[in-house]
Amino acid sequence: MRLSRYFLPVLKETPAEAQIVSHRYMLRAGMIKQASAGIYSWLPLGFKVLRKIEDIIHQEQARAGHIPMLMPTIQSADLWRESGRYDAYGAEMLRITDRHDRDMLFTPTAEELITDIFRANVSSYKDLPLTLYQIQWKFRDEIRPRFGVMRGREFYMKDGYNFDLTKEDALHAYNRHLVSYLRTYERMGLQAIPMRADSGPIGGEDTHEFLVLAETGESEVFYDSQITDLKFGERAIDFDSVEQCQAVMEEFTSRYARTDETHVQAEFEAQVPEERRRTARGIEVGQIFYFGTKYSDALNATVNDGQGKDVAVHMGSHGIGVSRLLGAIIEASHDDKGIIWPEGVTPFHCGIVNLKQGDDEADAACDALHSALVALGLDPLYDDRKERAGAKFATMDLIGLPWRITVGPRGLKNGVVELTSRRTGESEELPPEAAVAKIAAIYGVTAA
Ligand code: 5CA
Repeated sequence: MRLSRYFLPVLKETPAEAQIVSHRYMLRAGMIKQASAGIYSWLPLGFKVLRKIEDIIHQEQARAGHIPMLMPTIQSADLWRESGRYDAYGAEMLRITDRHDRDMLFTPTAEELITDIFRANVSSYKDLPLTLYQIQWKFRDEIRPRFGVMRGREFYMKDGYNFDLTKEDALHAYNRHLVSYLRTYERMGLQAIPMRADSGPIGGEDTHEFLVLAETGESEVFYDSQITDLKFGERAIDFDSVEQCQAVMEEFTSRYARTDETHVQAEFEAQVPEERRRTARGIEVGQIFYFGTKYSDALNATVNDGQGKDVAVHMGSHGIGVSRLLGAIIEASHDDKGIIWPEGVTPFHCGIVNLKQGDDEADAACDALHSALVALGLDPLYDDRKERAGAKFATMDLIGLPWRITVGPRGLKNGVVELTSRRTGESEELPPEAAVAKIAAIYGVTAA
């Protein structure tokens, strides 16, 4: 993509309403624009990152055997009356009346709707286990939307729902999600720590939240410092294996880690030696629940158990804050010049900066680099504007592409361009083909 033809409305001034760094950078880098309180338009750069995050989630859900689908954002109130949550949900639910005076609502979550789909179509234990999920917009009329996409009113969420015959099977689904989420967040360059949490309006017995440590986080968290040494990494997991999922789950959840809602100081002190006790703040980027037959009882979602009995299915739900993740990633990865995208979610794989736009040789070298990268299936952003070098560097630093190739007449005389890491600031000079090969290797594509 040539920057001269792209839509990247970068702001010079820091918007006064933005209190935290991720919100400031998302506005300044032209990723989002507020439409009304807690509701945002996703401009091209922000939309690109949102899609990258979505892609990772879909890939990891597929690996775990979960099935994607899509449900509407507007639902009838009837199902929510049936479950008893229409009144219980309170002022956070946006209630709408249609022209026939029917009560509708904008979905804050979808346990009812998915359970209705299930009960209409599944009646035998033979169709279980089943996990369906979607990535869809949600609305919660938060009393204090703030920090940009971090606490929006409209926000993008992955929500998944498992249906199982027995409690043990449903607990396996719970563990499977926990394990799958570990890898999902790591691929986004995040360490998200599973912490025992409170189930709130979703309800249920078992629940973990995933928290990314950050000073600007809304939750206070208490944990054993050993937890931050754990890495899921590249291990191969058989998601059907109860033992394998259980083992990983225990590795990542046996040490003390709680949000303020479930924290008990006496237990913390009894379980964790003083030098390993940490108190910090965290951003909740996901939550998983096991709630048994709460919704299947209420909505009468039963299956034949194979022994002549109809039994309510055991369920859980699992959420990832997709739009919030952009904020969380930026909070975890930035410096005073701007964002530093992890390679897994970067909107463009690298930037190309032409130091002397209009110089035949520099223009030709940039065009060649751009074409070579595109031919490899990579997505570079070429700053081909007639701007000062300083302004071009400032834009690249702000939007945070992890790699930058700088091309100028002086280097080209010696047959080299400069490759710079956004994270370390380190540069090396190398021939253009070698720069392309290096970027290709970083992103795991093979040079032809
Ligand atoms: N039905 C369950 C699981 S699908 C559910 O709704 N869980 S939740 O309430 O925990 O939401 C899932 C995730 O959505 C949260 O962990 C959080 O990361 C994100 N989220 C929740 N509220 C907001 C909000 N107002 N703005 C941005 N993200 C949010």
